[in-house]
Amino acid sequence: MKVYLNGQLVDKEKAVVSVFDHGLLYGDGVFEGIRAYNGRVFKLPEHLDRLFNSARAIMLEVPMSKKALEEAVIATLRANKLRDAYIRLVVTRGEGDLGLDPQKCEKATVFIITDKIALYPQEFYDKGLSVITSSVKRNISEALSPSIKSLNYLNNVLAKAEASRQNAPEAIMLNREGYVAECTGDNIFVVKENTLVTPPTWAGALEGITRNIVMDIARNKLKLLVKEEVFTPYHVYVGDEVFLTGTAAEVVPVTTVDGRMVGDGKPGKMTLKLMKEFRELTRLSGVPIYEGST
Ligand code: PXG
Repeated sequence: MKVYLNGQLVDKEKAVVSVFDHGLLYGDGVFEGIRAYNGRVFKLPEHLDRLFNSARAIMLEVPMSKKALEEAVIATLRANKLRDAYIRLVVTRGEGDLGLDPQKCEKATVFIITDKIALYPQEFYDKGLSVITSSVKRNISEALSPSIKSLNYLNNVLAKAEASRQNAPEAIMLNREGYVAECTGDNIFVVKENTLVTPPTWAGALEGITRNIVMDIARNKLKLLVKEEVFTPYHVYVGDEVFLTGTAAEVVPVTTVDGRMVGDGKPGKMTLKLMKEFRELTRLSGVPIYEGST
């Protein structure tokens, strides 16, 4: 396996960063999780835009243009002969000394891992997942904006671990006020009477690429009402349907929340429609990896 590291494609074993890299020492950096389907990179420009926004917010200079990064992603996928893949793009503050000051780091580290995707089991899509509400809160904006996709994922990691201990694959994270923000690596939607509701980004949700696509499909194709509004766990319990969205999960139904059955306990009608429409889009669009990809 080849990994892109600072301008070169190197063997996996040689893809190493310094122990003085501030990405490791302080979680000082940003990342994206992207997917390729059927020989195309899905929503690559959107992911690069978000990466650059995250970098700007933490005053991190990405040492490459968007165009060069796009080419690097494609080159890495080609080197590994992948058509369907998980792509992890990371930009860290780079090597510095043992002090927090980012100015001591001369150049950002850029690496791109492309690998086969570890999919959620099919059962999750057929029967829906169980989620719990975590006791770990989402970051507060005044400390670290949840809109920044930074390398500081420890609160999400702790929430995920709490879910795992309860045999749930995902956890709902609340914001400081007790409103639902999102899950550890997915956005959340509740369907109630032909209306889709999802928390606004200011309430602690990442502006998920999948979230944006699903809102667009719901509004423009399925002619549903879509609202960005805050709600509490109660509103999740009494929703007709609940589903999660994310690059890894795509659109996945939730059928149990904190031990309570959602709706009739089966994936809902709207959720199934959105899953279908989303899958269709992943099949048809994206930046081609190989020449001749149609
Ligand atoms: N919220 C959080 C906190 C996330 O990290 C999403 C929502 C969904 O956003 P997208 O743009 O993917 O629809 C994410 C995305 C991984 C991994 O390997 C994590 C994400 C995406 C892909 C892989 O942990 N997080």
